[in-house]
Amino acid sequence: MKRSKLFTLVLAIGLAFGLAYTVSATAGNGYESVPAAAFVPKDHSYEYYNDGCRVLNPTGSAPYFVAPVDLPHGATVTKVTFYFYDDSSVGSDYASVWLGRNDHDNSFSQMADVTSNDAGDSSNQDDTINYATIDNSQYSYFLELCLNSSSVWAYGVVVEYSYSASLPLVTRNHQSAL
Ligand SMILES: [Ca+2]
Ligand SMILES: [Ca+2]
Repeated sequence: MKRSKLFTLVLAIGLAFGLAYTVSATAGNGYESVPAAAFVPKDHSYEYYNDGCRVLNPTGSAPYFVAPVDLPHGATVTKVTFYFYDDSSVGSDYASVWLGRNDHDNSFSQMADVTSNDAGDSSNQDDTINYATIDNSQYSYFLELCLNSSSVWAYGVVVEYSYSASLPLVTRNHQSAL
């Protein structure tokens, strides 16, 4: 190989590695998607229907459900979006969900909360987040769902987060094992 071609090859390889490094060092957004299937009733006596696409409360009483949320350590939660069905303007007919941090001392800290509107199949969001930085060395995270009526139901929740350039690639590409 001629010296000029060898130089070009070395330069191309160097640029490729440089580009790869630049891409991997970029900050960005990630998403943790929690389906209806993940929610379980708070008590074994609660009646519920859950086909994976939606969870509902057929009696309208004992309305609480919980689901785990698996977020990458060091990420910052930026938004919680709740997908629901609610077409009733009756005050007690609503669905709501909140994101909680389990403080591992039989207490929790509420990070975000979202309540349904009356728009049928719809979604609402909360982008003002408390305790937004995920610390899996000290805490664990979960959702609590309230289906206060048999005429509303939940489809799922998407938790959006941002990560910094210093967060390891293996962490920021994290996929839930739920
Ligand atoms: Ca409603
Ligand atoms: Ca909020």
